Amino acid sequence: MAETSRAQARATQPVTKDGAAPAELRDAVRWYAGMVLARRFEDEAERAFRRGKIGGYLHVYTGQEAVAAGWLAELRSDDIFFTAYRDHAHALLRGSPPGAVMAELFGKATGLAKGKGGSMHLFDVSRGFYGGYGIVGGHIPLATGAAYALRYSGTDRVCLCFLGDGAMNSGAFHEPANMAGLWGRDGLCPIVYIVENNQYGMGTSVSRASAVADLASRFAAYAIDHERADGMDFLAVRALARRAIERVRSTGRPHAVEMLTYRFAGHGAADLFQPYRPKDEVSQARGRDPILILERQLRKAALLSDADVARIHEEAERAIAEAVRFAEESPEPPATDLDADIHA
Ligand SMILES: Cc1ncc(C[n+]2csc(CCOP(=O)(O)OP(=O)(O)O)c2C)c(N)n1
Ligand SMILES: [Mg+2]
Repeated sequence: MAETSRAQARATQPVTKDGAAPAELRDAVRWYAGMVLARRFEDEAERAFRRGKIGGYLHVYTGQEAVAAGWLAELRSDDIFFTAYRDHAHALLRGSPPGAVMAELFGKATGLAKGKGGSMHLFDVSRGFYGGYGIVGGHIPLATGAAYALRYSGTDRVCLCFLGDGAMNSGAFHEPANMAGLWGRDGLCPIVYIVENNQYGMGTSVSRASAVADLASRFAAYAIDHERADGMDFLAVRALARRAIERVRSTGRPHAVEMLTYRFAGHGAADLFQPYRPKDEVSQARGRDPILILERQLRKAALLSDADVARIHEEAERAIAEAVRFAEESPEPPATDLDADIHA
């Protein structure tokens, strides 16, 4: 613990050779630990799925951790965010307890959504996390309306909307994007659309699904400022996120970012053989593992030692083992709760 606080104290100083600003390094060790925890969570969730502990379906976030971590590191505690079904890491990185997240996957009453949502429908409103959606693109209109509501009610809070490359091909993307462009003229739509371009929508590559390769450029059609950037480098993502969030907060205008990332695992738990992509493409992408990139940067900045790395991995191991135990031992939701929380 003392070592962590020393590392965090050092993290306030601008020390990297490649000139990363101090703000990106501030508590970066904590975000590194968060990414390790999220990765470990996904490994264990896959194991639990194979053990028959998780019903429904399961999509892991392995490989994309720097995107959620970089953006959530800059999100104010009273801001809100939405994402799709690949949502475990988003919840964990926002601070939802690993036990409650795992229990939700197990369908238990102690789960983040009382065991009624499962893997794809995590929800933690107390932390500004408005879900977790299984219908591709279905959350984009909700996030856009929520952003409007935040500004309409006179606050300076902002909304992040994480979405997949595949979701951009749905009508549910284009209609709210147009509304956001319009509302943005009056400074009434403080949202950042964060396209997590992991190169695939299920087994279909972006090049086979999108008429244009530059997904960010599509936002031009709706007068939304846009950019594309590397989504594997936490410090770079965080720097970009800070600028974008500040701008959206001060102007009330929407902004869009295409984050170039990669899905290391198959689409979901049933996608075992992945015949649609060559094996060496995956191993090449794993060469830019976001956790290892950040680890190298932190070591270079003397913010992380071998002992720190070992301790962080051990802590993650313990936290996940505890989360599984909690999920296993938790009760099922009672049948009498079937109608609770349902709004007609
Ligand atoms: C409306 C709708 N159509 C189709 C599906 C089936 N489906 C589930 S995931 C997926 C691909 C989405 O890809 P992307 O948005 O890139 O997200 P990623 O899985 O890469 O995170 C599809 C077509 C769905 N869930 N909802
Ligand atoms: Mg995708």
